[in-house]
Amino acid sequence: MPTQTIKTKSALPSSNGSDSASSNPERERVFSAYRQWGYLEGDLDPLGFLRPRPTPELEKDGEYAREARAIYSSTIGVEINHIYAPERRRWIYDRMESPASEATEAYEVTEKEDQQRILDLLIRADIFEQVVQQRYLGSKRFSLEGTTALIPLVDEVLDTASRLGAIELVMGMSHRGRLNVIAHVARRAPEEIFAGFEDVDPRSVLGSGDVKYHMGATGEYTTRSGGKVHIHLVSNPSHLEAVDPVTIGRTRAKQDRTGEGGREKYLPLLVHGDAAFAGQGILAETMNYADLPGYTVGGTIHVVVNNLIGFTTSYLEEHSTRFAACIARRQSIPIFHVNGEDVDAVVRVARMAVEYRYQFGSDVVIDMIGYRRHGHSEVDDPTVTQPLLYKKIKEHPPLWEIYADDIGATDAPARAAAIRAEFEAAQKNAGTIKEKPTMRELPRYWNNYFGGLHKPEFEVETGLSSAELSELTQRLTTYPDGFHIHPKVKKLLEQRAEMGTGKRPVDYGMAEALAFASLVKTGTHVRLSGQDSRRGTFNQRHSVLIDIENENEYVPLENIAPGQARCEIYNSTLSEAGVLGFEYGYSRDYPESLVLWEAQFGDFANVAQAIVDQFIAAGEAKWNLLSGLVMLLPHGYEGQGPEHSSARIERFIQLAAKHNLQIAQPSNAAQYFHLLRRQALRHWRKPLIVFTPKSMLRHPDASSPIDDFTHKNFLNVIPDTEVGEADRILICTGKIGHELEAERKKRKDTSTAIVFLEQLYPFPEAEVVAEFDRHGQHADIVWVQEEPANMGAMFNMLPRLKRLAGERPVLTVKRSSSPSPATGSAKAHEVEQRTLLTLAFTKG
Ligand SMILES: Cc1ncc(C[n+]2csc(CCOP(=O)(O)OP(=O)(O)O)c2C)c(N)n1
Ligand SMILES: [Mg+2]
Repeated sequence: MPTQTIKTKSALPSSNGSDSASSNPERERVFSAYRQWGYLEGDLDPLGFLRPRPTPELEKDGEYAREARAIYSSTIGVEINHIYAPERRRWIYDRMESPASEATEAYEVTEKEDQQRILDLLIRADIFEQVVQQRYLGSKRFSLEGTTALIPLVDEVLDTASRLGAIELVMGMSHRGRLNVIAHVARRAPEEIFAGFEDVDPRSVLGSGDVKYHMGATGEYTTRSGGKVHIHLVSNPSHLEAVDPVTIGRTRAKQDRTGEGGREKYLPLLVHGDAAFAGQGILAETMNYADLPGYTVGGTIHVVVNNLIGFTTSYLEEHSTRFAACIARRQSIPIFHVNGEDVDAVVRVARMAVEYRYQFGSDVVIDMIGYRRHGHSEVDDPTVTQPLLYKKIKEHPPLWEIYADDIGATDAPARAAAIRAEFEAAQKNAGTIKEKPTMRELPRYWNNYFGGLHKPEFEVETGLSSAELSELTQRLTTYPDGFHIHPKVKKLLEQRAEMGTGKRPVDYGMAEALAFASLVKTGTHVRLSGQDSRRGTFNQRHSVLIDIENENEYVPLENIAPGQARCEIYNSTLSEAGVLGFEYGYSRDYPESLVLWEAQFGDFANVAQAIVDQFIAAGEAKWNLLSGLVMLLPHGYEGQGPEHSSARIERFIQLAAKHNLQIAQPSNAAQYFHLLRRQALRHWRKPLIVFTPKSMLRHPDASSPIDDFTHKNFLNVIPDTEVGEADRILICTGKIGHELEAERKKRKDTSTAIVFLEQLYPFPEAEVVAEFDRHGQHADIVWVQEEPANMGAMFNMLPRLKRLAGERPVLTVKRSSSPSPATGSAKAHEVEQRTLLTLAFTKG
């Protein structure tokens, strides 16, 4: 948690504590109601559509009522009744009720310089949009006009955060105002931004790249007080709010790299639309882990750019609550509503929010209410759906004119003209920029890692010596004297001790522990999170030993060797999209680390499909951004019903192209060990999708002799060396291969080869060809899968196998097509599985 960097102001006479209540009970009674409900009668919507909600608790007459009203039913509305901690509520009341003299020094923007700076930002924000509109008519830009106070708001966030120790702002936002933010927060040269609108050679971006309002940007900001803050605007897909967990994961990784002081140095800021804030569940998932040790970033600043509309949908149709921001009320965090046309109030709120974050390590929400000057994008005509609203907006002056009037800046029109000339000159220059600017610099820690197509020279050896394996085993299977171990876990550790020393075959759980232990020992940080991952859904991991008398914890993986890297394994919240997005984000800023996300059952990963599609599969093609994230997806047909069988191999394999992913199904424990080590030790950074076993976790057929851990590498294909010249080659992945082997033994069949395809993508063509050749020119080739005909890898494999088979026929064995992945009946499952095995061995 952040250290307390700000001094809380001494209690003021008007604070809500019982001390002041006793000093003036009448005043306290009136104020108490306003502190709770004042925001309901606030003047929060510049256009006045969001009418004050008459609240009988709020007295209207008397000196105290007038005083309280000016504070709590003004252009700032604080919604904080739901905060449990009285000292936090009081902290806010104190600031809201500060006497003017103190407030001036701390919060009010009265200094002329500040006003000039704000005016300048407002003019720039507006004129920037207008120049884009004039010069690139018909292009989408998602104008910020109507909520341009966002720019001074962020200016103030940066100033305050910088004074409190921030060196970088990690910012996630969607379309609205993004180009404006790139210009005025990331401070990219306007030429670069305009160049994004100019035509580029289409051959340079065929089938890849992204639209300009999705691209990430980095830059340097000089704050009002002269501080420097690095800006990192995260690349973002159309899917609203999907960038939230990614931004938080990225922030956490940056903080973890820094170690002590990381929470102060890296501040996350998420900018949301009102419709998206209220409607998208992934935001709720992200906010839900804000205070959990595995995921906290010491508080995020959320800004709702609330234009009271989403595309054509009015705020009245967006949410059941009064404000879009009310969804945040389930957390014990403040929500500041503020009228986006009172810029001084916006700035004051921004400062309070950042100070609160640094004081309490908490999330904060700023709900800045304005309007949207144009249609959703500039090609939309909003008068079709909201004719009266847009009539009113048409007559409404831009914010900079209102602000200039308020502060008596008579030179504002002249300044606006000068700024317009500046942007127009930049626009003219933009045409001369030949290459599309990337607008971002990658951090140095990416220097040693590669993307693109796989090359053999990326490969590394992943085996360990027997001596190394037994040393790791010793550390993994022992615990401190006096630790009261659970008898079942004791037995498991005894078995693992035998596995590591060759007395018993090694199972998956031990194989994974050996992989993690070997990596942390040599300095590779490991981070794994997923539901119930510490124990393991299938009771297979036991990464944390729990003392049965006092629940003290001992983590063998954190006690492998002095100076080792950390091995962090977290039970996640019950979320897929939110947690997977976080871990993807983490992997983006920790390439040296092995970052893994585990699904409870592989099926549940489909709840996170947007993260898979938009970031994991397409991130490199769209944004040239790499990730080495591992997804562990339990998969296998075991009669447990439609939702506990399939991790949907077909969906991942369909996403595979240009070596964007690796997809593997290691069929034994040693293969899993080599695969994990390969992922960490190679410098080729590609997401790795692993279909992991369930019943096979401890099955003898899938266990491996310790000698297999000393092999050099992961095998993309496991050859069949038992059968010589085969007349039938069964090619398959995972569990079914072991069942086929058992069936072959039962049948005493000596002419059927069984080849395990361990890596589905990138397809190991040379290894597959070698297997075909080993077994002669005349064998039938049979793809065998457990999944129904409309699922599994079959569709992807058939054309490849046919191409490589030459004259040989290529056949398939699979379940019949089905809308549901698996039967709900264990008995029916048995019959189906038997049929698959029979068909696989039925020749001719
Ligand atoms: C998950 C998702 N659903 C739908 C859309 C289509 N869409 C793009 S913007 C938008 C409206 C967003 O409204 P709001 O969040 O209030 O932001 P604003 O555009 O008003 O700033 C919609 C529905 C989307 N991009 N993502
Ligand atoms: Mg909106």
